[in-house]
Amino acid sequence: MKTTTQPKRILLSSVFGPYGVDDAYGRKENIMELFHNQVTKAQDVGSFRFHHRSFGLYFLAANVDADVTVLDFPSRRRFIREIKKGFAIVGISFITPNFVKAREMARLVRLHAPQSKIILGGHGAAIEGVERLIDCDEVAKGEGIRWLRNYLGQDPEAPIFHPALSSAQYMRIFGVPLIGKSASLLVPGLGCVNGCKFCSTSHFFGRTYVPYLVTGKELFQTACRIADAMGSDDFFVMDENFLKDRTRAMELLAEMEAHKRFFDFSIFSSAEAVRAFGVENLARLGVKFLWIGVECQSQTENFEKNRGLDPQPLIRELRDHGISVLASGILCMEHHTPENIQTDIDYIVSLESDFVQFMLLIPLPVTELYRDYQKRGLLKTDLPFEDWHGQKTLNYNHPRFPGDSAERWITAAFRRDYEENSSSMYRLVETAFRGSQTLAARAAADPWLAERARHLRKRVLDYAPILAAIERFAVNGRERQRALDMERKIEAAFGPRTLITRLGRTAAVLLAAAWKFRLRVFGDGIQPRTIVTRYTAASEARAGRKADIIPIRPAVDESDIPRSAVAARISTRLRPVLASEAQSRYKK
Ligand code: B12
Ligand code: SF4
Repeated sequence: MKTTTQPKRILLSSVFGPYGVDDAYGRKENIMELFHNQVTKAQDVGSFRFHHRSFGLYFLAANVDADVTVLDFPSRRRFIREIKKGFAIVGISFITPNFVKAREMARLVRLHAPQSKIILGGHGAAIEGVERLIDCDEVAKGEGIRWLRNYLGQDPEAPIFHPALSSAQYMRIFGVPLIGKSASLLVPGLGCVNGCKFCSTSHFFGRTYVPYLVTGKELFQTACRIADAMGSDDFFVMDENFLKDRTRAMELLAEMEAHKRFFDFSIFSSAEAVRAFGVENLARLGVKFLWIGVECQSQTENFEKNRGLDPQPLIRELRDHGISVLASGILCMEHHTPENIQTDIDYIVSLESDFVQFMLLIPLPVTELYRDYQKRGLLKTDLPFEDWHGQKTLNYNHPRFPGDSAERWITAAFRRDYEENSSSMYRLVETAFRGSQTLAARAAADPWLAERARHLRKRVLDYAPILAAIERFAVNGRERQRALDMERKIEAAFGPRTLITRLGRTAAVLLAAAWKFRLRVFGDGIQPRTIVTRYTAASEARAGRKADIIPIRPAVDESDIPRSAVAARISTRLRPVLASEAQSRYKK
């Protein structure tokens, strides 16, 4: 990689829209929405409709010394307009299914801004030979902040600044806009050391964990700063396996307790890490949503992270503590056949989590699975990258799932979960209610849990009006009955409906009906709005943030963790618990 003089202006762009449509650049299944793409997609009017920004771009922009424009969700035309402004560097962030869009964007840069250097980054950079397949100058593989600083001739180990960003935009459920502040984004680090053979994120970062926030104290301070700036104590934690570093999470809890500062967190974690952390600790920490990769029922075909663990009682216990669970499962794994796959689908559905993700097994570049299937000649080398999104077609030849049969299974699996377990919105209300009852019963002995119980009670009352829309648009009689029963329970526990609740119920039904009409007449596509953010190298915001800057740490594996330094910061209350943890840190 060559080092250049510092450029004046950089453009960092996500790939262009429209997204989730069949056109020359993409597929209708490749939707730019987490829930509607791969979780609640079968839940009709009740599907969660959220947009998330391309977070990596903002992290890059906030951490290099240059004038940076971030162009998120541009149209092709908007992208052309921007590149014509003449940037020294145009950085394109993309993932494998968006390969063709990235290639087209690079072509446009060469055509309209031939003086600009083109840098490719993001998970698409892992595609074999991408530097030959796309006309570009550089490819940034793995962690990008350090890479870009290096490229610009700046100090790669300089402190890193965590920008304050909201985690989601345009949030609607049953057509009801979620008003108020959305959760803010918190990125404690990238990657995961577990290295499950199919996992893109783990392998992209070399099966190491790249921490941005190393200690619980750093996490706490960053969370406080962002919460104050954004006016919300709610966080979406973008870390593949947040609880893997139990010491850090316990330290965070200790800081929160010491400062009496309550946050709510939505996190991803593997089951073994959840078990090790403990469900009550999760409730204390304020975890309200947890994503667990269950993958499949079979112990022999599963991954190390799930060995010897029964997710059913764990998920029940989590929901009893007010923690909503998303359980994800992989379909069309090698051991699956049309005869046994339904057993795995039924198993995932039987876990009764709040959300279920089904994803087809897709060996993605850089993973162990990809290399293995490549060696065995199983990859469909002629399948365009646009189809490598995991919701329709397998990108490898599975002898028992030829043609479009995989799509039929995944569609039926989503439907089954919806019919058996009702809408995820119903399940969210149920979890919050169950948690409020469990924690209230322990509140007398523990003021911290009493506060958590109050949070859950508020959540139940905030959600309650939507039960009217659930009744009205229920998938079947069972869901209707569940919603009615839940209303009775809420009234019995928290008192009769207020006038506000009654008005809220009417509004929810009207909004859901309008949304249903919109879906029927205009289809369910929603495009995120283009967002342009300009960062100026010499801006006051940058100068003023120095005090908050946290030093970036080099990529680590377990042997590099400065355990003693971390332990020194641990609150005395938690020290005895954590002492036994120090040895297992970062180990799966
Ligand atoms: C948020 C997210 C989304 C959002 C996208 C929001 C958006 N505006 O793009 C939503 C939910 C919509 C989404 C959808 C999909 N996603 Co997604 N998503 C993620 C997720 C969970 C987090 C990404 C993130 O923000 N990380 C935090 C930031 C800080 O890290 P980062 O993005 O990796 O960026 C760093 C580096 O990669 C690098 N970098 C990135 N871009 C650039 C650009 C330049 C110029 C440079 C120098 C460096 C650089 O620098 C950054 C800082 O180090 C990742 C998994 C993960 N944990 O990373 C999957 C992930 C990126 N998604 C993935 C996929 C496949 C999809 C979907 C196809 C659905 C699916 N099957 O999961 C759809 C596609 C939607 C579409 N039409 O494009 C895969 C990509 C696999 C691959 N090898 O390409 C991932 C890795 C998940 C996985 N393990 O399979 N996703
Ligand atoms: S535990 Fe999760 S994040 Fe970690 S490697 Fe396995 S699948 Fe990936």
